[in-house]
Amino acid sequence: MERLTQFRQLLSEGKFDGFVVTAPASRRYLSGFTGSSGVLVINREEAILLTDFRYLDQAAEEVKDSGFQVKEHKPQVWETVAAEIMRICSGGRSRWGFESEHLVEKNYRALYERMECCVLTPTEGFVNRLRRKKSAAEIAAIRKAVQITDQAWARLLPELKPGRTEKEIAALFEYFQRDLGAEGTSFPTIVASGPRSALPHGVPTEKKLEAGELLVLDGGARYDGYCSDFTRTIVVGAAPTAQQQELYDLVLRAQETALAGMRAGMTGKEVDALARGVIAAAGYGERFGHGLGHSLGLQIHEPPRLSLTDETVLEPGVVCTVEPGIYLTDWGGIRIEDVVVITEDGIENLTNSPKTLTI
Ligand SMILES: [Mn+2]
Repeated sequence: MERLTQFRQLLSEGKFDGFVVTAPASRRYLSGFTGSSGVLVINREEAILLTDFRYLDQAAEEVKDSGFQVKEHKPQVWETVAAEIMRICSGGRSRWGFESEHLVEKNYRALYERMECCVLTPTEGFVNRLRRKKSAAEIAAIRKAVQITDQAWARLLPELKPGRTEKEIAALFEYFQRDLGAEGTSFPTIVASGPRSALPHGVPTEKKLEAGELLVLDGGARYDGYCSDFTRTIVVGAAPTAQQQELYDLVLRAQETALAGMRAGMTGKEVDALARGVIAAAGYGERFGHGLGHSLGLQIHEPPRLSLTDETVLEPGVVCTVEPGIYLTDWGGIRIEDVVVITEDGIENLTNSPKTLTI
């Protein structure tokens, strides 16, 4: 109920009479409903979750503390959504918001054509204004997801041997996370070895690990709906070369600089610059071609981001990744990623796995 009250406050501030929520994570955040399909129709007086027959019992149970009532929609969902909006507005002119980053054109059109007197106004990141600041319960769920990933990594280390394929490593990591209590992965695991590690999002292949190669693993768990995100880079079955060690130390120094300097009140752009400055000063700025990090929660990537362009001021309660990297085509890549919470007086780093190139 508290989230619905806060959301209605946002509606007032945005001069909206009502709002249609379609993004699954926003739907879950506001109503508690975890099913895969449904639309929220919210105004000052009413809050309705429209879903289909499969979910009616589950939805009734899940939304009971959230202030929403559950209704079944017809096979043509937008017909029901529009009819509910018309009923709520009783023919009066009103202004309704929707999530423009989620509602696809086909569905927008289906709704728009039936809206008659109501105006549909696009918004971006609207529900995220609430979602970006995590509650203690949300931070606890993310902490648990991060712990699962840390423990899965510790179990995986003895398996990172020459001869294993990238796909086998990804499968083991995902199995270990599940075995430790994860609901699933927060995204498909990235395992990239040798020159392939220069692909920041390398999909695991049948390639076998070879001694002396770099291996980048980027993965995460989902716990109680919340995500973790984690990257470590190691050298497989051999001592690192001087160049591997030098670039690893540079990426680590960039990450440590950001972790030590970031705090509430800074923008995402300013935090990104802390790490980017270290990498650029060493001459590798062009090889760090992605942002320093992103928020996460019910989704693996949420705003605000730590990037060259995000000017959102970070508040206590924002949970984000810090993941600098350097990628050299045909040589390989290095990335190190932790998940941190912005606190009143700095950060808390939730990730505890060691950061060493040699295992
Ligand atoms: Mn990440």
